[in-house]
Amino acid sequence: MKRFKRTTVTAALPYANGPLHIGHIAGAYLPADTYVRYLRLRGDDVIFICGSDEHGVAITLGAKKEGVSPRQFVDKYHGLMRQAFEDFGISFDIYSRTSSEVHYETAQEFFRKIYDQQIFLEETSDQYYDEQEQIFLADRYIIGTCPNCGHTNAYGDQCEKCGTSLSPRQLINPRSTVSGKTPVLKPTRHWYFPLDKYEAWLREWVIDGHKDDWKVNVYGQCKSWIDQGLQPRSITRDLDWGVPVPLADAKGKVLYVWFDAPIGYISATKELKPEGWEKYWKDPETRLIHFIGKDNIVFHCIIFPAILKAAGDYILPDNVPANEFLNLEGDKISTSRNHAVWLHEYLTDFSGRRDELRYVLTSISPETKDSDFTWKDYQQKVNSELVAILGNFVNRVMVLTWKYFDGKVPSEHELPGTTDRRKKILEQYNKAHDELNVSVKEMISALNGFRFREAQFQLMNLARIGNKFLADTEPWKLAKEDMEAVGCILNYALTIVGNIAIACDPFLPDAAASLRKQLNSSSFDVNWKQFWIKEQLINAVPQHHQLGQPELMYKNVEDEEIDRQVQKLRKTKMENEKPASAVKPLKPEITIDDFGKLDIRVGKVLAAEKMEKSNKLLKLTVDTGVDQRTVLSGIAQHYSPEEMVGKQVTLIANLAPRKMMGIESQGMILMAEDVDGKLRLIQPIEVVNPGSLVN
Ligand code: B3M
Ligand code: ZN
Repeated sequence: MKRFKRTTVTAALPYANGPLHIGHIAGAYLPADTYVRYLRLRGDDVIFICGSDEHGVAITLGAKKEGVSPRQFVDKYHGLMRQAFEDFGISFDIYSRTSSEVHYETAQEFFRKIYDQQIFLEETSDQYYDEQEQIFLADRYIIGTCPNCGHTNAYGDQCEKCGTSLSPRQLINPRSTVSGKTPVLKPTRHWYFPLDKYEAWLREWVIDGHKDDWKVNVYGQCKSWIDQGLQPRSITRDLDWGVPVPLADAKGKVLYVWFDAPIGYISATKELKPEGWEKYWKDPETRLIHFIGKDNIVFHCIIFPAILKAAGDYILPDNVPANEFLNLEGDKISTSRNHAVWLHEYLTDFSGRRDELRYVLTSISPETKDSDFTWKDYQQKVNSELVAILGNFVNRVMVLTWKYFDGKVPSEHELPGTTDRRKKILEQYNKAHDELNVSVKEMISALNGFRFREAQFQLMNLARIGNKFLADTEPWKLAKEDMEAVGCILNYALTIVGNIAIACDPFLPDAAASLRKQLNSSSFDVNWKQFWIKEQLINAVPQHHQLGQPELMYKNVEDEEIDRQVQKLRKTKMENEKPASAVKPLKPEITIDDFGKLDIRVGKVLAAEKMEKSNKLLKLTVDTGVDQRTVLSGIAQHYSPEEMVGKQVTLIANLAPRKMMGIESQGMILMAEDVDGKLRLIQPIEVVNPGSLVN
């Protein structure tokens, strides 16, 4: 295997368009963080790069929906995501953003570098255009029927039902996502990256070069993509949000988000190391690893490498350990349906207990196929593994050492096998020692191979073996007869605890911190790094060292805690499934004559005040064109008196007067009652004269 000098680790840049959920975390960020923590412990030169992806349709459409500018929109979500990552302990060396100045420069420089070599194709072609909104409709600005599976809401770049990647012109019955209108065709000029010209090179580099070291799911997707034949891809868009195309005659054109986003890894590195960034991207002795979810495979394994190759003198990814998807309670995680466990909500609901979520997500990590998160399973894993195996082992060893040796690590002398009992202990010690060393080796080999589930299982094995060693040797029974043996047993048990403290650092940083405190490790001088280098148990805790106080690392997750989460999901599910039945059924038929009896007209509110002793009624003075009169209306919870003054209202003017709370109401204001009970005024779209009849 090639020896590398340093490692550049990236995790997919999440779109700054909403909060993070456990699917994001399990997909890319947790495995990346575990890996980076491991490399750091080994003493490697490693940088961990991430940031917000702030361009593209995900942003512009999201901003439109929230009624704010793209800038305001990304500022809000970039801040939220950054905070959630930090609170969860994802240890990026930098969390940058693609709207930064460095990124604009870097992305434009990339474009120019390739442009100057005349690699891009420049072409004017007809594209769909929304005449009402005056925008070209690319990517998710356009929907229509999928030519592959018939799904009626396929996007211009992809059908989410069947996964086929599409271009807008392939859609049947195209419609604008913004206006809903049928678009027209209009010519527009764009730049294309000739991916087809890189096909031979990609075959050699991916298909021949990475058959054995890339994950099967990753390699398979790449191969089938290349086998389908590669085509030039447009790398520019007509939009007013994004990195401007750096050419004099390209007004209104920006770089396509998937062209600029991966370059964001490089910009972020520049920001992190303005002087020394180049060696992390250009030195062949640097290993580049991209952590992503499966929907980003093609971009990271085919398109971005081809762009790096075209730009020249950049290294290419050595590995792209992409994960499959995580589901939630048997159902796809969905932001729009709010079927998700949001990271920031988890951290609040579980008072920042990050280790628990890390542990569970790693143990069900969708490394080779989609997997499912359930709250029951969460509870089960925390209670029967973190509490019952890891927490329990550490606690037993700590408590016993305090009980028999006042918290001082007993001497580590050889135990002469003079009695049968002692011979047995020696045997048990030898057995445990061998098993522990096997687990340590396997854990490290799994970490090297991006098999984090397996690696964490081996970590827990250390505690499992430790528990068994205690159960077999039963030091508490020996205390009366052979204190020397008790000392030997506990000395070794503490060695196991020390090695666990080292080994859990990449997976469970809070446990690692607690263990360092309990072992009082800051006051001794053992080189724990040796564990990672030698790949075997080390003498982690010196004899006669004074330990810290035992502390409880984990406690059982109670049913109520889990029920609350399950209820939360159930509630959103019910809200989503709330049938249109809240719409009231049709009333019996009437004749035109019935309708003709109603005097409906538009009036204007001259004055409005709250009715005393009523929280529902407003007392309005209305100009009806024929008179000014008092009308009581039950809208106090929907409109304030101030809001009402000057408003046009529609009223039934010939309704028999009715007395309410001592005041006569002369008419009825018409309101639309929404399914959720909210009342909204009925008004003509334009201003009309008071007294105008509605018929
Ligand atoms: N923002 C897509 C995503 O969040 C995209 C990743 C960019 S990585 C350079 O799935
Ligand atoms: Zn489809």
